[in-house]
Amino acid sequence: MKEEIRHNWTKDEIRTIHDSPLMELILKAGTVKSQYHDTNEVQLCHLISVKTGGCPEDCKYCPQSASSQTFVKAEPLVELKRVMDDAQSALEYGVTRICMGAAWRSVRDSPQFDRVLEMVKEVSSLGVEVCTCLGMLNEGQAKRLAEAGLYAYNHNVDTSPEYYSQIITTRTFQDRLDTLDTVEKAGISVCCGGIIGMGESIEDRVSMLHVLATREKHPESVPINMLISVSGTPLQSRPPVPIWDVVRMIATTRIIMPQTMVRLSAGREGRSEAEQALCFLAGANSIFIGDKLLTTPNPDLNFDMQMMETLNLTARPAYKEVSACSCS
Ligand code: SAM
Ligand code: DTB
Ligand code: SF4
Repeated sequence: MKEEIRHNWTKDEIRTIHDSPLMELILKAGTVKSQYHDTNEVQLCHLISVKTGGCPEDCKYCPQSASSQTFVKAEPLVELKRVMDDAQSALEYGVTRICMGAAWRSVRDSPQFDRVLEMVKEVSSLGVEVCTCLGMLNEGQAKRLAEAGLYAYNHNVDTSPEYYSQIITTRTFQDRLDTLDTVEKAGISVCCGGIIGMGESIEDRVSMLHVLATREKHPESVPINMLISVSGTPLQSRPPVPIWDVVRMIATTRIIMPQTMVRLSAGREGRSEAEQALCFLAGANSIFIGDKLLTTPNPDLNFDMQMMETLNLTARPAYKEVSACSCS
């Protein structure tokens, strides 16, 4: 019998799942994954930074914040041709989702936004799912993105409501939720997750998942990022998060949101095939490929292609329906 889709999870229930014996947790999560997804399939996504650096927000993890002194310099919006060339070459590797990110606090009605709409339209015409990550936006802007063919919008809550102000002070947790509602209202699917390894407690991780899993509609996609400690950011000295924390987080996400795409996102570089295989067993079914994320390194393409082959993983097609729940 398929795992039920629930929206009434309590924090205690989520904590119990998260803390359960690791082998049981992985087995359960793998079982839930197999009920709703093809166990051997991984969606390959590719990131394109369309506007890099100089961001007015103070997100402590982010190398693109103007408050940090990192290697990232502010750049203008990239040209459409560069985006198309990048997207087209990613397609050759089996990429079926392209995510375009901008280091903006929020979208502004401007010639720059018009150009982003053009990018959405053109990249969508390649037959891939297009996601953007542009900061806060209003209803009119969300509608224009939807009309341009946008499939998903990435807007992470990043951490728990309780820990949020330790990480970002220039906007509130509620601002994030409001934007998610705006996106949803426009008929765009929600991609929303967070980062682990920023000094948050297990309670914070559970609390973040509780926010996502108790939404009226679960996010279509939940990226789980491992913090990349970038030199010059306030979190530069954070040690790498243990792989077992990642596995627990992914497995818990999979169990409480069975239909969601769980993305093993930032922080894969330096993680072995075996470590990543554990994440797939625990329910992850997507990765970002390409030598770069937005500004930081990602595993080499050859490494990822070899990993797909070794683990007998196949690339998930675009717009694939998640198998429906047979329960009420
Ligand atoms: N400005 C937009 C926003 O904040 O939504 C989009 C860009 S932002 C780079 C997208 C996401 O990348 C963040 O919400 C965060 O979860 C993730 N991210 C940024 N820097 C990271 C880092 N150093 N390690 C892990 N994830 C990171
Ligand atoms: C998400 O959750 N992770 C991606 C995507 N959404 C936009 C971004 C990761 C960025 C890592 C830091 C960087 O490369 O600048
Ligand atoms: Fe700006 Fe987004 Fe980075 Fe925050 S995460 S500093 S909003 S680019």
